[in-house]
Amino acid sequence: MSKLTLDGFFSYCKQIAEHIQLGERMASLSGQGTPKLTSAVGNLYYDSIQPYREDANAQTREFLARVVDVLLDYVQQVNDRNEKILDFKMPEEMQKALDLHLPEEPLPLKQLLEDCKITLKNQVKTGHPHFFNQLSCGLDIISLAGEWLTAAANTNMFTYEIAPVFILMENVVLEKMRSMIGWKSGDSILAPGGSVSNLYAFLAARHHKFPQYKEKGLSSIPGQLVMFTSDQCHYSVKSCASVGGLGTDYCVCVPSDERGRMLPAELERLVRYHKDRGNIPFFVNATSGTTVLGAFDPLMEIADICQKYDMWMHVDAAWGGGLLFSKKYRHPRLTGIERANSVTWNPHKLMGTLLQCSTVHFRHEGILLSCNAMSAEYLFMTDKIYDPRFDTGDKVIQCGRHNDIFKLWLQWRGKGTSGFEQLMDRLMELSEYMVRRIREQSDKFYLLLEPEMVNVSFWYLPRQLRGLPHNRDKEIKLGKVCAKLKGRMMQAGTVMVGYQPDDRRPNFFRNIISSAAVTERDVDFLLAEMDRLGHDIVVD
Ligand code: ABU
Repeated sequence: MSKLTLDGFFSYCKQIAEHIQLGERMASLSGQGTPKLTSAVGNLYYDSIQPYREDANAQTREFLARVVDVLLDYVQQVNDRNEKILDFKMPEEMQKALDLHLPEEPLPLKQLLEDCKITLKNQVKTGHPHFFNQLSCGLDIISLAGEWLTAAANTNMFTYEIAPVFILMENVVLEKMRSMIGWKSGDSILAPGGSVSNLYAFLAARHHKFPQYKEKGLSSIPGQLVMFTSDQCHYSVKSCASVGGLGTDYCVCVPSDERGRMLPAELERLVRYHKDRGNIPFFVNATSGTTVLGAFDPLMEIADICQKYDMWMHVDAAWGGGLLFSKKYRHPRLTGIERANSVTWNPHKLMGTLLQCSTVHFRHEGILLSCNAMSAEYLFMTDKIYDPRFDTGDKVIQCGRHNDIFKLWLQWRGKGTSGFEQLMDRLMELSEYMVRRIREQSDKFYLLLEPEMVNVSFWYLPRQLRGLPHNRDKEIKLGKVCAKLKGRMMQAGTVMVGYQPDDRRPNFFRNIISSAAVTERDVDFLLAEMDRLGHDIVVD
């Protein structure tokens, strides 16, 4: 056989192999919509792809491409109203359905792809238009793209030297957010969630008043510190008192009005009470958008009291901060936020940035470094070739910081500031639509209060309870209906809404519209589906 003929033979074999692989791939993509790896790659193990093998570009790409197919299928299902939100299983049943064990020996790539598919299959689709369960709902595609790339970049946000672009992005975004609060300068950081953001505010407030605390500790403070927050605040505020050494007894709950807004007169009375006893009131948390009712504390009046008694004013706008974008809804809700010393604002809530993305802002330039810096020499050397102020890691009590900025920056570029304003207005209008629809069906639904935000609080009335006078006894029964109906919703997998009691009422539903996917017909579907699933519920 001549050399030419051998080459021709090998080329023919290669073509056949490629043809078979292409056929397998096409079949995998068309059949059942379940991406499959070719057998040549599916039977490989982790050490046959990068970074273990330099010459494994093709195998690596094929594996990742099929994972991306799984992702894309998931995104499609999330946006398909005919798909269920979840396929609910009890924990024991879920444990049986999944293979979660960690093997002694490696598993092939085809098994890992199956693991990816089954994981997403059993996940609750929080981006589905019928998911109204949490403050963070939705699946913003541009933010998702940012998150995928963030994972690939896999860097830590503590120094400019390893995250140059992302550090500069943080500066740009955080400066813009501060300007929206109403500040020309200041300090900010992204933190792992609103609770930790609130803790950063608490620590900065104590440091501001008692800078010696950092070195000398609690005994250097000349009295009992006291903090104040409304009885509707997020529980993380109370946890600051515990973590920060005050004790939760010294996180004083200020009564709120019937819509969940702090009563400023009560705040002042309680501040004076503690001052009269020699305690040191130093920190007030005002909430802009409470977790359950979506209430906004009156910031102007609270700011006046903070000024009068020389207390730090923090605004927990983790939930309501997004409304700063809206000319229509910003006032009066957030009027006075510019007078705060610090503000928590979570883009992963109302703005729809993917979890997690939480920011905390300070009116005081340099306070984070002053409060938290430990100047670790192995990381934050001062003789670097660039300005060490770009090493933001020393501003925080954590060391490593996840990159939460790229997805927000990319989303903001995609929407523009005007796009966020439109989103805020749309979410608020949809909530107003829901309130109208509830009122129109007052035989089946009972609105608890006129909402200030996208939290709509209501009871569902099954046939058994319709037409009866509304009293405490009926409310207790309506509370029992919530748990039963929520159970039915989860079993059906068609719709999800949260419920909880509060200090004034038994269980009630709290509906959240914070997903850009939701439309009027989804609100109508929600109410009709609750009635379909719940009309025959009977409670004692
Ligand atoms: N404060 C965290 C969010 C709670 C919720 O989604 O209901």
